[in-house]
Amino acid sequence: MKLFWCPRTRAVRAVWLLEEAGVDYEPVLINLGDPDSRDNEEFRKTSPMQKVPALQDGEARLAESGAIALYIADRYASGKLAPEIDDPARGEFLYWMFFTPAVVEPAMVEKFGNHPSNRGQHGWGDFDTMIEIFERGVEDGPWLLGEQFTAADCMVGSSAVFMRMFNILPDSAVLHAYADRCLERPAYQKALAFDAEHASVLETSTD
Ligand SMILES: N[C@@H](CCC(=O)N[C@@H](CS)C(=O)NCC(=O)O)C(=O)O
Repeated sequence: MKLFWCPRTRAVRAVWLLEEAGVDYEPVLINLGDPDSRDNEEFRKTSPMQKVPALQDGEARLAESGAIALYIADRYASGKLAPEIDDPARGEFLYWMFFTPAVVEPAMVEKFGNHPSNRGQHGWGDFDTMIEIFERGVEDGPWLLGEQFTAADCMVGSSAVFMRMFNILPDSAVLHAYADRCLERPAYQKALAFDAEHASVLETSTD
């Protein structure tokens, strides 16, 4: 299995997930700042938008961190990082799996760009509602599905950590405690250490 990744990007959530699943993989560095590095045929075939992360597993190729998270959890950690297909908890799990790409990330763009919110018209609602729902989702904790840590926590937890890094995570004790719980996980620590170890490659970028 090959993971196309670049330090300091969303690819860290795929690394975290793979570490949680305990799956062996070969990391293939795509330095996004280096056109030669991006011009990797396998990467171009695997990621139609030329974005990281992207995953090649035998004949299966996919990009999008959410798709990768779901693929790994179902294929290699079913019942552990994902409720099994006939488990009623699957509904809630899928909701939170999609919450990051469909709601959190567009709402972050709204916040960063100071775009006018329009809860009824925008598919993601608005930033403040996203935060309210996120808080409600983790207030009982420790994880989104209660006692069971799942791939949805890798998606949503990494979003909380990114929002904190970019200073847009509101002063919410619930959300900060959740982000801290995620960061305490050995697999996340391993992913962050791996990321930091390779971050210097970005300094040699050509643009
Ligand atoms: N929705 C995608 C977003 C991926 C994404 O935007 N990745 C950025 C790095 S964080 C990227 O590859 N940017 C390079 C580019 O667009 O040229 C996902 O969740 O995987």
